[in-house]
Amino acid sequence: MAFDIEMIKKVYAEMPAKVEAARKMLGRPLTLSEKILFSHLHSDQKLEGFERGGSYVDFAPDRVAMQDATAQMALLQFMQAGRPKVAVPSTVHCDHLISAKVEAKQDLQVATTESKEVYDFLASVSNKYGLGFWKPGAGIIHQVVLENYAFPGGMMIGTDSHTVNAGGLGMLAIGVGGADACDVMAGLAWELKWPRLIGIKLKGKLNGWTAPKDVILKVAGILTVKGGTGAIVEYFGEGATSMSCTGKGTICNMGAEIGATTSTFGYDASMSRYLSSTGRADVAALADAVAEHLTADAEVYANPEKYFDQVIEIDLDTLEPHLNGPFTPDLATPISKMKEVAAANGWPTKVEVGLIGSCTNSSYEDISRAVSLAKQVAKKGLTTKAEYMITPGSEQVRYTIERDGFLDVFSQIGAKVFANACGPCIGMWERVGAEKKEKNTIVHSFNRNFAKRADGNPNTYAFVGSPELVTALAIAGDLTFNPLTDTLTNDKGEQVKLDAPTGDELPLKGFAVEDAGYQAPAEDGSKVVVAVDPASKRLQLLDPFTAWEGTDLKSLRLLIKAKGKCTTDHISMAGPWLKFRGHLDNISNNLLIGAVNFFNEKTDNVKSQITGNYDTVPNTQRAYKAAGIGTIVVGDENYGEGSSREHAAMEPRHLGVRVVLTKSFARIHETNLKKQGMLALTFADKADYDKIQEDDSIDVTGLTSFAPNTPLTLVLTHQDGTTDTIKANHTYNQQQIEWFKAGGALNIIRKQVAG
Ligand code: MIC
Ligand code: SF4
Repeated sequence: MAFDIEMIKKVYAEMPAKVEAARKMLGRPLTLSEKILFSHLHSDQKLEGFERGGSYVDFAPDRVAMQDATAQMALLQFMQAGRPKVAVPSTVHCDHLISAKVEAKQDLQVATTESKEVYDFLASVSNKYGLGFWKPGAGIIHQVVLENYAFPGGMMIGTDSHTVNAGGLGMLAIGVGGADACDVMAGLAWELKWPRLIGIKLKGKLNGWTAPKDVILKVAGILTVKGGTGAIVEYFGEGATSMSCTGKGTICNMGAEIGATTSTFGYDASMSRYLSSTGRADVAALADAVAEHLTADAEVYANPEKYFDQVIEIDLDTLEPHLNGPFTPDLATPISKMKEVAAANGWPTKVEVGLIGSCTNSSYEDISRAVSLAKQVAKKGLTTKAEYMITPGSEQVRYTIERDGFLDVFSQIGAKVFANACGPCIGMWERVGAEKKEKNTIVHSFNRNFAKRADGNPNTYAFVGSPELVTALAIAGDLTFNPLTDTLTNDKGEQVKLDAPTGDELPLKGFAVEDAGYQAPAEDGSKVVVAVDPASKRLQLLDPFTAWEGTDLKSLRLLIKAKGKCTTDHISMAGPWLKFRGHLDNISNNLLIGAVNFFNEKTDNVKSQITGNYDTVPNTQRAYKAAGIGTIVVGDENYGEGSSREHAAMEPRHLGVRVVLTKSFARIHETNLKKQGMLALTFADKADYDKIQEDDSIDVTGLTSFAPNTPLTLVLTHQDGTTDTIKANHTYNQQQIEWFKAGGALNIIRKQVAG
């Protein structure tokens, strides 16, 4: 039986009336996204015709998921909320802290020793407050959620940007910072700006070498890393219904890479098959009974232009396999063009390593299609030129593919199988020789490829492709190999072609697993003690941030003017720093160390206005903090793109940065800054970015009358005594202004509990 079936029954019982009320109020047919949004309004939220991209609306999500690297901070905050139990079903997944070095068993053992303190903390908090706990080795959060918890028409939030993966099963699943998760677990409403809606019509059917991954690689090329900001992407059409449920998951997963709030698909037979094969025929039966509410009204898909803000059509019959990269997931190149494009850009074309798996692409279907290629190596007398590595998404998938002989086939081509964890996707790949920083190329089926993300080497050119294409390129050892047209030379000197991949959507013998790695919480957790050692280097209880002083901010110094791409990986790097995710002071030593200083083009090297010397960003900021001097960080477009990690907002807050002023923000990061009591501002005139100078002293005025939709004023005093006055916009609503005044949202919850 499925987890939390009573909750799902309740959602479905209430859905028809809620959908009908919304349809009547708007007087028009509804998209699927609207049906799910309207049926999850918080009980205190009035039903009205919300403005897309304008209205802030309160929701009541059905569940919460957290992974170990973000759960620590989320739960440290939740512990301060003073509630005995979580208000909605919630889970913790141990997946980010496991390195990929030797192979699964050994690497897992190392992690459970090294991170014992953190795992024990997460297990005991889960036990005490009623959260489901998935042990290290159980799998990657999004795969485990898809296999166990996601359900069509549901709404969930998760402290990881790829929570959106559950859209593959027809949910609205949204990535948030830990403070948002904390609110929902504490029984409060969750606020989101009513999204814009993008409709993507999939015409035709996938065939041959083309995979679901290529749909999202293509979409990323069209919309870029910013194009989905503030929007829900809803896929429909014959190409959608003919695709597997896990394929849909891949597409939704990488929707994070276009900045979309989330992506989703209407309920169909593929979802019902997936639910049944993962032991949830009961959920499938419940969904069947309300199926009409789990997809858009027919008029919507017949005339999408009338109901979506933007419509994109992709023809799957002619879609080509793509490779996106290097260094950004939206640089899309169809495989037939790679020879030209790589030569023009000077990209290294020898493929050193192919990696498949991760939360994005490790379904049974993905693996079976990759296996169909691996099998051809021996049959056609080929040798695999690159190294090849697999990170299964869950123990259930790993166990099943081992049972079905797939791992044996992979081992014949020299593959290494890593633990069911994030590993190489998040800089936890202890790759031999990476420290030499040599220029080299890898291909993987993950979702992100920002600099240093896989192995810490800034000169690793990472390209993202489907597991099928990654496997073919690993066999060929060549980035420009087009398996649709090119041949390989075999051991007899003959020219051979690889046959197009084939595979099974779901295991014919069903899924199997011996120990899935789940631990249920205590019925009564009140006696469970959660211990945090004050001397710990990995965990630190949180002190409340101080409230706003009630005046304008005067004489802030410029900490850094970041140039170009500044993702959360640049602001709070992962990899080796993941171990400090539960210790705010220690992790603050990575603050902005990856950001490029506009004035000298260097990373982690900024001028201190106290000494006039250059030093690392954390050292410089700690000196300002010690001297009681507030600072400001200036950024470019889409600042904070990528991850949901709230450390990227808490670290600057902890070290005394007061304002982050950018050309634009990524959604989750902007909310995270607001939640932690920071000022997140954007240039009213983007050209004003050029006015910020290295030695500026900056005043922020207008705070005593801080109000929604009213810009603030910044006065820049340059070193030569001249000044510039510029306007800064913000998106704070009244509630968020209260967070700023209180010094962070948590201070308000704390007061409510105490009062
Ligand atoms: C990622 O893919 O970047 C991560 C690591 O999963 C993050 C979460 C984190 O920083 O812990 C995400 O995507 O939100
Ligand atoms: Fe883990 Fe990578 Fe997925 Fe993030 S994107 S959850 S790091 S596998």
